[in-house]
Amino acid sequence: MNGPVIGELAQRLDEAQVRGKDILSLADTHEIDIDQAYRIQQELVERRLARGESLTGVKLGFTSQAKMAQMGVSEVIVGRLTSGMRHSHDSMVDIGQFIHPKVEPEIAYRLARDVDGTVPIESCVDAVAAAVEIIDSRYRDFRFTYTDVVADNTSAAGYAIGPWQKFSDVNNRPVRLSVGSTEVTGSTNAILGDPARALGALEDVAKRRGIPLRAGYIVLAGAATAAIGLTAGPVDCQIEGLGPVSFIGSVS
Ligand code: 0L1
Ligand code: MG
Repeated sequence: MNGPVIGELAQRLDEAQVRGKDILSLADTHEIDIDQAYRIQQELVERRLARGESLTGVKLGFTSQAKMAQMGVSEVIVGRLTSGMRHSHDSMVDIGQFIHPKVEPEIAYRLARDVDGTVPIESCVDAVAAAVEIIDSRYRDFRFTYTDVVADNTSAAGYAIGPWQKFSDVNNRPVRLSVGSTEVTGSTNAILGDPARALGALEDVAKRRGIPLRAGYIVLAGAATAAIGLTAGPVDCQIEGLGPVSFIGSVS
């Protein structure tokens, strides 16, 4: 697959996000390998940066054994977070901008220094927080292949972070996420058995895929429960000893 085709597919995904209109799987018409999928993702994110957004972090997907098995893969996927996706705790989030958004309760880590392989990634982290990630696949009905979802920046669409706390062990913490009257519960150990493992998994994939990990970045470690639909009204996430983090879904 040559450069112009990579650009054309990134453009297709970008237009889907900007217009809030879904598209069909790229795999229906193109054979895409995983390296090409990360190149499409890179070009897709560059379009956001060209519109004035800045990089704020990275996120992991496929961090549960069940999801990896479902997709037939054995490595996590990594996407990029930008300033345009950031929402403050307790803010209003216009859900009309999305196609079919869902939310997930997550652990967020904050990098205090660049990850360059000279020290363990854990020593680059200074803080941890509860987070809600908004995912919004640009593909119709959330139907995608492994390479499709990597190209689509791992469905990244938004996030809100609760109060930061000093970096510590947050494994085996009960988690609760509600959207209006719909509630899911789980545990932080659903994230790779321990969310701290997400850091090593991230470092490995980021190194192989040429994704820089910079001081100040937020790392969304992965979902602690299945995602639930985002509808208008209050969204609230509680993780024992962390959080809370909330926002209101609004329709303009
Ligand atoms: O952040 C996530 O867990 C989502 C990864 C992409 C897969 C999906 O959209 O369900
Ligand atoms: Mg997620």
